[in-house]
Amino acid sequence: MKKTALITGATSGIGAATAREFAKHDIQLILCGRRQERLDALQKELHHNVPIYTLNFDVGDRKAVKKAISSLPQDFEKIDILINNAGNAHGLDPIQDGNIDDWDAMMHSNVNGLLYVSKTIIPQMVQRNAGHIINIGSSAGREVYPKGNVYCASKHAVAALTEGMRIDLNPYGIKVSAINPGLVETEFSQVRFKGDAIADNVYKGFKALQAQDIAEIIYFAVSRPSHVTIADLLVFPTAQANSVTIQKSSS
Ligand code: NDP
Ligand code: 8X3
Repeated sequence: MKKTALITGATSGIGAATAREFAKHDIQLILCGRRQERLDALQKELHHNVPIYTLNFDVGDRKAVKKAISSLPQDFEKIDILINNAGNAHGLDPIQDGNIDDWDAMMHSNVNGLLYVSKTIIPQMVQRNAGHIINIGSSAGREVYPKGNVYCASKHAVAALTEGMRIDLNPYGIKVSAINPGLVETEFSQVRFKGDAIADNVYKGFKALQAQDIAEIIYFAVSRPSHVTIADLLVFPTAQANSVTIQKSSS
């Protein structure tokens, strides 16, 4: 029987690449995001490979999360793999100049969203004594960089929640993993800098990680034998040594 994965943030970047990777490996998909037209396009692209269901909701809206997930049809109700990927950075400002709406947006999606979606799905995993939760953290969850303050805090929270989940869900045989990328070339910087030209420079002068690189790592994690859990993985582009040390060409 096919496994079912629910992927948040499937409309773009890492989430969309993971959907494509899972479809190659016959994992049926529940694709989530706020942009329905993108969910429809991905469903159209992948539905020849595997059954697909789409859910349009904001992960940080707890009522919407519950309503969406409880609306799943029977064939998609049993969720084997949860990919908590939805999230973004908003702004890059010293704490004294930070925009409170940006702070709220990051905590809303990156922390509350991950909690609300997990809270809705964990009970069925506990009941079955099985399941795999993968939280997409970040190198920003390992170290704080200048002006990263609240985004880094949100990803440190993801790191703590991943550990907490792994401990609490240990008696039920549920796997909990954190995949922590460095710089990945997606729409992330467009969102962070609100479409400002500065976003175009973030991935210039070096080869950044691609969404597909992370998707392959996520598939590797979910395809390990039942006795193996990838607990916590940090991945950088080769040009990056930490959040602030990046070998860029001058051109
Ligand atoms: P993208 O901007 O390309 O994708 C972000 C995804 O998250 C979109 O599908 C968006 O969907 C979804 N999303 C954001 N907020 C919400 C929300 N409130 N409710 C529902 N969906 C939401 O960025 P990435 O693919 O790069 O980011 C994916 C994850 O990877 C994030 O958690 C990010 O923090 C993390 N990450 C990214 C890195 C990078 O350098 N790019 C490095 C390390 C970690 P929609 O707008 O349609 O709702
Ligand atoms: C994304 C990587 O360095 O922009 O989580 O915070 S970084």
